[in-house]
Amino acid sequence: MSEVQLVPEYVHVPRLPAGSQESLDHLESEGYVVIANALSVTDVSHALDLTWDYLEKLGTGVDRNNVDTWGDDRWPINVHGGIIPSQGIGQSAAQWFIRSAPDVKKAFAAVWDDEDLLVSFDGMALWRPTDINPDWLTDRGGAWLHIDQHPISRPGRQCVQGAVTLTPTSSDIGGNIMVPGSHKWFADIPTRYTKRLAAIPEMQDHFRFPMDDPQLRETPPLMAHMEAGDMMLWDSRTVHCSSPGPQTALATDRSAPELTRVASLVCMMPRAHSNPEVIERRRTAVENRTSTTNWSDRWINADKFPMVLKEGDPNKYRLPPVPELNEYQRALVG
Ligand SMILES: O=C(O)CCC(=O)C(=O)O
Repeated sequence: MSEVQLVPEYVHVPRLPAGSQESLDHLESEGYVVIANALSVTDVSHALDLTWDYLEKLGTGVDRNNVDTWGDDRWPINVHGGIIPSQGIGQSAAQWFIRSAPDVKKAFAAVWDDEDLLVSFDGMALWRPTDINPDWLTDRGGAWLHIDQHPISRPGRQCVQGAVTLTPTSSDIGGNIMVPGSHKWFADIPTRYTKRLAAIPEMQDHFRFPMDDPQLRETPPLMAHMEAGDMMLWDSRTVHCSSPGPQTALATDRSAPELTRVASLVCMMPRAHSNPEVIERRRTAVENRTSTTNWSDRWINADKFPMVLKEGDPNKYRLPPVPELNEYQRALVG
C-alpha cells in the first residue's frame, strides 16, 4: 500500500461564531471547527507585539527588526521546527493576553457546557521565513500526523485543543492539517494497531498515525483557511498536525521579513476533570513560569520534555516576569 498523498487540500470552511450551536455541530461531525474572530484585529496586533516582547526579553539578542538575529543561536528552543513549548512562553504576557480573550473561553465553555474551566499553559508556533533561511522550514505533515490522546487509557472525548492564529493562513504558508471525521476512528485503534499502541506508554497522549493507513487514503487531510484572530478547535482524537506550504511567494509579498505563522496553542478543560494536587502545581507553575501541555487534568512540565532538553541549553534564556494575573485569569489557573 503506497503512502497517503500528503499535500492537503486547502479549503475554505465555515468560520463560525464562538459558542454557537453550528460550531458545536461542526466539531462533533468533523472533529474540528474554525471559530471566527476569537481575537479582534486590535487584539491580534497587540498580541503580536507581546509575542515579540517575549522573544526580545529572552536576553539572547533577538530583535524584531533585524532578521539576522532570528537564528537558532538566539531563538527559543523549538520542536517540530516551529513550536516553542517552554522557556517561560506558557506564562508569557502574550499567551495570557490571548487565552484571556472572552471568545476563547466562550468557545470552550460551549464545548463542555461548563463555565468553570482551567486553561493550559501551552506554548506557541512561531514560523520564521524560509526564503531567508531554508533550515527554518517546519516539519511537513507527513512526518507527524498524530492524535493527542491515548486510545486505551483515555477513552471517549476527553480534550478539545485550540490554536489561535495571529497571522492569516494561506496555501503558500501553511497551517493546521486536519483529517475530517477521523476522531471517529479512535475507538478502533486498539484493535487495528495493537502492536503499534503497545509501544506507547499509557500516560503518553501522543500516537503517530501510520501513513499507509487505508482510512487516510479514503479521507485525505485538509488545511482550512483561517483569518488572523481565528481559532481552530479540534478534538484530541482527530488526526492532525501542522505543515508548511511551499512558501514560494514570501520574498515578493512583503517589505520586510516577518514571521510567517504565529499561532497560540490554547486549551481549556473543566476544573471538575482536574484535582487539588494538579491545581496546586499549576499555581506554583505561574510563579515559576513553567509551561505545560494542553492537559490541565494532569501535571506535565513542558520544560522537562525530552525533545526540549535534547534541542538546546535551557539555561541560556531569561524567563519572562511573573505574570500579574487578574481574578478572571486566576480562576483559569485553578
Ligand atoms: O499548530 C501547530 O503548529 C501544531 C498543533 C498540534 O499539532 C498540536 O498541538 O498537537
